[in-house]
Amino acid sequence: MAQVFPAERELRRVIGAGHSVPDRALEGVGERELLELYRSLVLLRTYDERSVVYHRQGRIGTYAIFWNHEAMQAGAVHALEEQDWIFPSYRESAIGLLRGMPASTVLSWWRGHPAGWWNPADYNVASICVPIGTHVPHAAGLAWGKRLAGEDAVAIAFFGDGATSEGSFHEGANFAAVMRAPLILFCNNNQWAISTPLDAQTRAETLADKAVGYGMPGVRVDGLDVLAVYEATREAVARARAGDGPTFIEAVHYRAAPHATADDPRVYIDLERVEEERQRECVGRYERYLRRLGVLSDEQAEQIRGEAAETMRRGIAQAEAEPAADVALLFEHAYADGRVAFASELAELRRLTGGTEAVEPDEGPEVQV
Ligand SMILES: Cc1ncc(C[n+]2csc(CCOP(=O)(O)OP(=O)(O)O)c2C)c(N)n1
Ligand SMILES: [Mg+2]
Repeated sequence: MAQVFPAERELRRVIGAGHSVPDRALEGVGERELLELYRSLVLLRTYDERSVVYHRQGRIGTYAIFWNHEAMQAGAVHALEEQDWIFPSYRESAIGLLRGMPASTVLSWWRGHPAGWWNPADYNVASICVPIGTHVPHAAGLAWGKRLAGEDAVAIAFFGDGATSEGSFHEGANFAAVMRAPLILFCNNNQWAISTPLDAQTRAETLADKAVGYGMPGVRVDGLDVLAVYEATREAVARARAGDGPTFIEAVHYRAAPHATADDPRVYIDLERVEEERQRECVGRYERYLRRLGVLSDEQAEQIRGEAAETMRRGIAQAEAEPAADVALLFEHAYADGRVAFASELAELRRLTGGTEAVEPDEGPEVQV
């Protein structure tokens, strides 16, 4: 029997704001979990801020900044179990760190080095997806497969507001709903797709409303409230594990940093709104909440920040210590058919990149492209 799930449009919040909005208690989360969540937030924030510096120093390539997106990433991941799968977009590039992936791996990815590619099964974290929304059907398929295999695992796919206009988002969401796949569709609604604002992206009043059409619950949360994100994801995970299918979570905020290091948002963004959003930034907000509860001391905060800084120092040193990759790798896996040879192109590339090795011209069949 089909069921109608009207979207929950009111933004969920747990962390209060001044006197007008009080803090709300969150069931089943003790001091240890609260501090672990803080550790994850600080690690992600440190990763992001250091990466912008490394980019400016020419040590990593173009980098997709996720400053103030940390609460969505940490809150959602903490609601998962280890056997659950994460499908990140470029905006969640460092999410593997929360699963024990070394910082050097992610930094290598941004350096375009092969050491930046991992075996997804080592962390249950899929490759970073750069094409918008193409990982949504992958996540739906994996979730469905886990269900067919009788395994107790759910999948979560992270994507942006812009991705909800893509065909692959629709295909993945509809497929997951029809198959009751244990999937969480997590939309980071930062209200921009590079320079395209949300109101040019959709006529829907909220993105969560789209969930109604797929026959799944849609929930809206304050994307800067790590505990609201955690709570909404925990419910979606429970629903998925119970065999009730997918949930769409719309985490609402406003992008407070450039799209990426190659972007200058001053030419299109609302700078006043950015300033307001920066005042509500998610790590400081959570830190103040913990201090109100008396859970976080200055020494603990200092120690956690110090550990994160050290992780990054070690990470960049390890990434830079990787021997340069052989440019032949660019060609070796371009075609499944090994008969296709690229010797002359490779020789040209070696010449351009200063390689000395002489390469004989291609032997093998002519290839029609
Ligand atoms: C299929 C596809 N089309 C276009 C692009 C170029 N592109 C890169 S990021 C981006 C904006 C995506 O915005 P959104 O989905 O809101 O995610 P956000 O970057 O805000 O996290 C676009 C269009 C791409 N990577 N893939
Ligand atoms: Mg966006």
